[in-house]
Amino acid sequence: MSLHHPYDPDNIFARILRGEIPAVKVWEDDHVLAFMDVFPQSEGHVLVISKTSTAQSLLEIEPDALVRLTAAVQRTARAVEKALQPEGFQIVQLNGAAAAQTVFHLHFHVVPRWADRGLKGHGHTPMAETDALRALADRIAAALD
Ligand code: DGP
Repeated sequence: MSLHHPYDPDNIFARILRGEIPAVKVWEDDHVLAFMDVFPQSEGHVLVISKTSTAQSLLEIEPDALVRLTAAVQRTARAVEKALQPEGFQIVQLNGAAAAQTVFHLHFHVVPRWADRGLKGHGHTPMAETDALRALADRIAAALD
């Protein structure tokens, strides 16, 4: 599959945005949504998406939406750092199936890292318990500036 194909309005994140399937939300405004990754690679793994753009990859997103989205990634990362105090964090953004993108609605991963904790492999993690994700989301939300 190439990088260029029609946006699927029934992709998982589009369905989350429409409220058709549940998600553990951290914060949102009219433009962006930050929510817990249900297959977390580390404790506190958050996804950040645009509500207004149907870009599938970084190539397609409108500049204004990208500015809002990257600002939201920084706001989320700051809250993750304050709440969970990781020793580092990764911002990951995959483009195309060949790069291991699995959901074709552009998203940024905020993945906290600790030197003594390994990272679970992308696509090889068990589904997290909703209650545990909610507790983490509440801690991160409480640390938002
Ligand atoms: P990527 O491979 O970069 O497209 O990442 C997609 C991420 O989405 C992956 O880390 C797992 C996560 N994910 C997949 N399905 C769901 C879901 O239904 N809910 C949530 N919250 N995350 C999902």
